[in-house]
Amino acid sequence: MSTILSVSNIHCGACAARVTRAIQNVEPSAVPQVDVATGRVTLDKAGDTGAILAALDKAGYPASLAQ
Ligand SMILES: [Cu+2]
Repeated sequence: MSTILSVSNIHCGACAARVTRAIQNVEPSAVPQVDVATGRVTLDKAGDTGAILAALDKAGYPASLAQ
C-alpha cells in the first residue's frame, strides 16, 4: 500500500532531490516518486509518516497526507 503526500515548495529537480533526501534520512529504504508538477510524493511504503512530515517541514517543504 502506498502513501501519497502533498508537498509544498517543490519547483524543480533540485527540490525533488532534496525532498527525496529528507525522506530517505528518515526511511533509508524508501524510494519516493516525486511529481514536480503537482507536488505529490508517492511513497512505496508507509513507514513513519509523522517523522517524514516533520523532516520535510524542517527541510523547507511543508507537507500533509494527501490520502
Ligand atoms: Cu527547486
